[in-house]
Amino acid sequence: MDRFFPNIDKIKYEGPKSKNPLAFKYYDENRVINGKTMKEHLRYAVCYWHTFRGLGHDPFGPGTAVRPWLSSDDPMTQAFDTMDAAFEFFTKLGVPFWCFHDRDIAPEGATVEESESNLREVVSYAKKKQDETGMKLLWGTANLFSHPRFMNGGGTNPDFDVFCYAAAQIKNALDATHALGGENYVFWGGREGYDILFNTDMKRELKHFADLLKLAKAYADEIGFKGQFLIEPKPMEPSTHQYDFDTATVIAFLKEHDIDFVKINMEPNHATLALHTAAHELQVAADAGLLGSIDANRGNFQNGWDTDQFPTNIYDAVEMMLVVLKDGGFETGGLNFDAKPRRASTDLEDMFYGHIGGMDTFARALIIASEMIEGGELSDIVTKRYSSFDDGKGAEFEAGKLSLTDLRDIAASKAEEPAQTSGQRELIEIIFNDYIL
Ligand code: XUL
Ligand code: CO
Repeated sequence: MDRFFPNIDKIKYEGPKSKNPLAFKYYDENRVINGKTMKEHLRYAVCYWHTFRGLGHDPFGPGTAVRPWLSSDDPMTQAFDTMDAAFEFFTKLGVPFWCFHDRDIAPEGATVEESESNLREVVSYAKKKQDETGMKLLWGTANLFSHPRFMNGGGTNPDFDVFCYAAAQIKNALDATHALGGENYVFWGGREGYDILFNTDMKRELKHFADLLKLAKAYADEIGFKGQFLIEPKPMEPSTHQYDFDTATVIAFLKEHDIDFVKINMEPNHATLALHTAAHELQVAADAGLLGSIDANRGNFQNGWDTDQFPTNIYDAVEMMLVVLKDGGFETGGLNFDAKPRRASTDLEDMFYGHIGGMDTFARALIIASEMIEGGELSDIVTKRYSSFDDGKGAEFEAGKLSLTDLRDIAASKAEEPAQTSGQRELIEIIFNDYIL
């Protein structure tokens, strides 16, 4: 397993004092935190698309990176070489999971049948590699946004024939995910949205998408796929009005269409494009019992687009891990690095630096967040803040025992304005900083 990264050995944990950039300073996979190892808590995954198929193209120019596994002119040879490179990378990095789109791992053929047989061939190769290495699949998905036929969407396309092509890809991607023991299946609505309302029947498109999800679930049950379905919200890019704008929008869609089998895959850069924080999006999902998984990355406030940078901001990661830990941790989900090296970061080592930096950031965040929960200062502030609802009339209201008139009478009975209660943001920020390692 030294074919593509001969200069890189297995990345080891060397502790916070190490100066070796090809070592972990905080991610010690066997270290136990609150009864679970770091590996079990964080469930890291590498994504196939950016890491092995992305070459750094942006809206202003083509890719810059030259990758040895893409040197063949034959697309199937490329697919097998890429799979070899991927498993060498996964094992050297020491992540337990990976994620893919159907078209990342196998080329589209001239017909539906040819695409299916390409995918089946590559999947059986991937299965062999998984068995050899012990790697597991966090999730699979179908790419319903790159091919020109999906220019008006996949599951929300106004043309029934294109809709059927989308369905075919979902069916095959579900088969592939099932064959590889995937723990989840993701729907990211790349082009599910609209450009201009005057040519769009939004209600009909959304009904089609809901029905497609239900058919996908029926098919998953039919083949015995037990993985969790996830929707990944994103407010913009590439379509102007994305239907899965943010977590709250997705939850409303799921409720409207009586769909109870889908959870949320939250991506920080999508959250910030929707003008939320990642922690906010996670909390909305957690409060609805729908926190599924995370596509770990970060955006860039200056750019204002989906830059998919590696997550290195400790504060943001701590906020996220606080929500995840309080929610009981990941079940089927994990932290998938949906992130890519910058266009000018063209060395093979840069792929490792990006992932090592992201893994250490979340490992550090896990340690800090669990210490914060243990310390209890922040949760004490919240408990105290709502204590007027804990007993007396406040508790009666929460128990549904008071009418609007009763509430009015309580207000009218007060001789003075309610005493001011500080929100204590500045104090909270000091407490938060005190825990940062
Ligand atoms: C795009 C994005 C996708 C999904 C999977 O912004 O995040 O790569 O994660 O389709
Ligand atoms: Co993503």
